Amino acid sequence: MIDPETTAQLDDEARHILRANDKEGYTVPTKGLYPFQWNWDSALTALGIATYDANRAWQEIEKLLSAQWDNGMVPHIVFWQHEEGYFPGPGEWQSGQTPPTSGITQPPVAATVVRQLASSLPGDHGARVTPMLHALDRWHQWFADARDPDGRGVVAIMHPWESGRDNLPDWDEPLSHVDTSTVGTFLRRDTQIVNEAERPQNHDYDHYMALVQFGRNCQWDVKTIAETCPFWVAEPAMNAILRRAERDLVALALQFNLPEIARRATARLARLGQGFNQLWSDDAQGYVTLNLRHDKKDNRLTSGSWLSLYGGPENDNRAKAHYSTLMEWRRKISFTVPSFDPNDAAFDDIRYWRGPVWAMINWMIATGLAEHGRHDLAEMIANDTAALIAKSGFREYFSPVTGQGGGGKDFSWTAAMWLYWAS
Ligand code: 9WN
Repeated sequence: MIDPETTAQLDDEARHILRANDKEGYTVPTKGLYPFQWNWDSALTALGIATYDANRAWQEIEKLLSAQWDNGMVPHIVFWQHEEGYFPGPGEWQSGQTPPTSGITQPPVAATVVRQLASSLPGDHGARVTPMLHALDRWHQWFADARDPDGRGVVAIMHPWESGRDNLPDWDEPLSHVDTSTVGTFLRRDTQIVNEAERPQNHDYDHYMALVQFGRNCQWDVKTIAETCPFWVAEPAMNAILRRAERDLVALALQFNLPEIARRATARLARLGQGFNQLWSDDAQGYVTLNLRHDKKDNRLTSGSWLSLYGGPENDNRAKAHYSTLMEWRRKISFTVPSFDPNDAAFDDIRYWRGPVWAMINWMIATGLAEHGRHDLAEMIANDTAALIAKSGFREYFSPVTGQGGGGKDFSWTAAMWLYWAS
């Protein structure tokens, strides 16, 4: 447990970080490394802002949704202002949008955040929330149409960045089918700002850029992408987050008297509920990544596997399997929840998504555990998260082995998760 004095200091520091990262209407994930608006960062950050400024929290979501494409997609980065320090910038993506954006999306946590805000903040939110629900409905419909055109009940990602978990070992095999011969040379900016050992490697970036080139060449046409993108993968985190978001959208639509939205979201939710089972692995006793293009499962567990509880509801036998594996991981390392199986040879405790702990993933996992009655495990994860922040500050992520912080400093979603949940 953290003592009250330290808690109060961390509260102040967290609010200070969120205010310092505020660009008037949106919040950057961290200065320097990520100088624009990122999709799921912004939504999750709104939860923290809401603890001291309700109006500003709503603005965060409004600003993000204002960059929605005509086809319904809400992009993963919005380049609201010119800034040289990030690669790849608007010139690489060539999305043709105003404001310029990337050409892909990110995990749709926004509906869940809107529901949390609407239920926790005082007042009648109808006028503010209704336009958001229309935008969220269009975005979720885009997932169904563009990322699951065959209606099999799982949505695909076309780029590792779309998952938000950039260099997860799960992508290694699917990326091996991506031709990088036309990528050419480029200058990475991230490794000028943070230690190379904490970032994806150059060969990962070659593949990331090959996929950006693919999307750019077909002008981000969703049909071409679904039919021919060499990277086309279904993974449990994206699918669980979308399931959760659809459930929350149904609840919001009923609350705010939007029956058509409730009907569409209910139908999409039923499809996702059935489809999720395709990601189950008997071998791993958990949900795993499925390479849809090559019909091949990766039988390794990741922190995304536990999100089935957040996407939920989960059946008893599978839930029990999750609890026992989670505790087995916990005995192996010092802080939950590592982003990748600490028993696997590919585990790397400090290299980004190949092992480190992320506060906002912890919040989602803990939420799912609590909703399944495992308040003890939820509390363990909250305590681990608080201990990591108290030890290493508001870093982008943390080593599950040593508790050392990695990546960017003064990170918005870590500060937000502290204020909203872990403190
Ligand atoms: C690419 C901003 C983003 C997060 C992602 C995280 C990282 C970007 C990058 O940073 O990705 O989108 O350049 O590494 O993996 O989850 O949204 O914090």
